[in-house]
Amino acid sequence: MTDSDDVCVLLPAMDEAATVAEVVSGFRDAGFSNVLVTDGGSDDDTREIAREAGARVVRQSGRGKGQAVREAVRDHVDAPYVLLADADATYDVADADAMLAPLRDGDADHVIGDRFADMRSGAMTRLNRVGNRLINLTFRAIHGEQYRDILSGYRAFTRASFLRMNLTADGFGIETEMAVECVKNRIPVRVVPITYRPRPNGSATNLHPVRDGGVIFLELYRKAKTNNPLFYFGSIGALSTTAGVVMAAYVLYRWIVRGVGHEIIAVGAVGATILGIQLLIFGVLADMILTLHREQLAHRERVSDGD
Ligand SMILES: Nc1nc2c(ncn2[C@@H]2O[C@H](COP(=O)(O)OP(=O)(O)O)[C@@H](O)[C@H]2O)c(=O)[nH]1
Ligand SMILES: [Mg+2]
Repeated sequence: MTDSDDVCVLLPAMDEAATVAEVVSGFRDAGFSNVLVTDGGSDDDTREIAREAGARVVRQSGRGKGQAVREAVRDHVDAPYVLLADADATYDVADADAMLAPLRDGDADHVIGDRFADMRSGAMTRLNRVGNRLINLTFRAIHGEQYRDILSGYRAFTRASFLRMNLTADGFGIETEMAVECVKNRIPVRVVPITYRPRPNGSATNLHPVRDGGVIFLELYRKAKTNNPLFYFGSIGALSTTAGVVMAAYVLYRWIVRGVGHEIIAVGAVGATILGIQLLIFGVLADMILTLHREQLAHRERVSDGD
C-alpha cells in the first residue's frame, strides 16, 4: 500500500446516513487517514455517523454539491492531492490507487473515473445512461476532448490545478464545469476505468435527471462561447440561415407555381438569412481571435519556459 498522507479524500454528503459510515471506514481501512465530509445540512444523522467513522466533518455555507466541493477544497484541504467521491457507496475504494497513480507519476493533474468501464446492473437508469452518452458526445463535439464520462463523481486532482479553475456551478453542473475548465486551462487529464455500483437499498439520489440534465446542457453551451465560439454563434447562425432559406423557398414556390405573393414571409426570410449569415461571420471572426489568443498564450509559455 502506498503512503496516503498526501491525499485528502473528499466526500460531499447530503442525507447519506445509510452509507456514509461504510464509505468513510472503507477509505480509512485502505490507509487514507485524511477523510473530509462536507455536509449540505443533512436532516438525518450523516454528520454524527461520519464523525464516529473517523472523518473530519464540515458544513458547507451554501447549497449544492458544487458549492460544497469548491468551498471544501479552498478552505478545508491542505493536502496536495484530492480524491473526490460520493458518500453513497457507489464507488469502489479498490479503485483509489489507480485514480491517484497518474497524479503521483506526474502524468496528469486531473483524473476522471470512467463509470462506463464496469457498470454494474442497476447502477444507472436507462434514461441517465442515454443522457450521459449524449452529454459526453456534445462535450466532445464542442470541446474536442474525449473524456468518456465527464459527469463522473469519482475524480482525483491536484489541489493546485483545482484552484486554477474558474468554477461557479453550485449544483451538479460542477463535474461538467471541471471538464470544460481542464480543456480551457490545458490541465493534463487521464481517464481511468472504475467500477460503478447501484446505491444500496434505503439510500436515494439527490439528482433530478431532467432538471439537472438541462442545467448541464446549458452549462456546456454557455461555456462554448469562450472555448468554441464558432459553435456558439455558428449553431444559431446556421439555424437562422436555414429558417430564412426555407421561408424564401416557400415564397418563391408559391409565386412561381400559384402566382401568389407573401410579402410578410418574404421580409421574414430576408431578415432571418441576414441575421444568420452575420452570426456565422461573427463566429468565424471570434474563432480567429481565439486562435490568435491561443497562439499568443503558447508563445508566452515558450518564452517564460526559456527563462
Ligand atoms: N454537501 C452536499 N452534498 C451533496 C449535495 N447534493 C448531493 N450531495 C452529495 O453529492 C454526492 C453525489 O450526489 P448523488 O445524489 O449521489 O448524485 P448521483 O451520484 O449523480 O446520483 C452524494 O454523496 C450526495 O450526498 C449538497 O447539496 N450538498
Ligand atoms: Mg452518487
